[in-house]
Amino acid sequence: MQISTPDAEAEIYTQGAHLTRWTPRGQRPVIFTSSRSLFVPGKAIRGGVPIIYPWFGPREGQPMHGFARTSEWKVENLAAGTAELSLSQLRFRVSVGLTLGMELEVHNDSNEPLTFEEALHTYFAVGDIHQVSVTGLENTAYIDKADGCREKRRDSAPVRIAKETDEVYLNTRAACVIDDPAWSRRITIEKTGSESTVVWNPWIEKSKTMSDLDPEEWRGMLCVETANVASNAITLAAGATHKMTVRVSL
Ligand code: TA6
Repeated sequence: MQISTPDAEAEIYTQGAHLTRWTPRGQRPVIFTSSRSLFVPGKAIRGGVPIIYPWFGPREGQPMHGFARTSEWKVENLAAGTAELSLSQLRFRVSVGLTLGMELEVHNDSNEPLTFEEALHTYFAVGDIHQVSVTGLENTAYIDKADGCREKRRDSAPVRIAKETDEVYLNTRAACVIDDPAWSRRITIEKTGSESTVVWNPWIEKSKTMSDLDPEEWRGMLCVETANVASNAITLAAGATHKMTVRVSL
């Protein structure tokens, strides 16, 4: 589905309620989607904003990152610049304009507590990953999945990418800013209802193992993911609802 407004245009697939494009008028695309992404049922689109639910990462005998991103969602509402899609007890709402608003709502319609992980696993387009820095995560604890899942704490310097980077920041509500000198722009990522932020770039070697990513595309993408994962997983009381929102702006 295309969403077009005077201020921006976007594209969403019903598979996974997967937003694959958001481009404010007169700007370069802000969301990255791989030129080699497969658009086939059951295979997650590479790039865009995969919806990760109800678990983050691998799970024995189950699809990586849960089932939400490879499920067919139902379009509940399409209006000027907005879309709402549903999957069982999930709702995903998008508002498209000079900023991009996304909201993932989980309703526990059972009579038992529900524990889950979630992420809006957003791929951002950048001009040159070597020049990029990310602020907002200074002095924050993280799990370094590219270094044996060691628990570390970032110092006061911004995040810079110079190798495979797979960092799960915990207990942080901070907004992040991607500074992209090559394209002379900053992407601000504000969030509510999220205690985790994940920063990922596959770099050279891992990219070669990904058939749905061009071997050179790692240079032009960076994931900054809005999440509740690991020790920040959510336990929702029976009948309760949880909302996680993201607001992306230039
Ligand atoms: O969020 C980072 C991560 O968990 C990485 O470890 C990498 O696996 C990435 O997600 C992409 O996962 P995918 O299943 O989409 O290939």
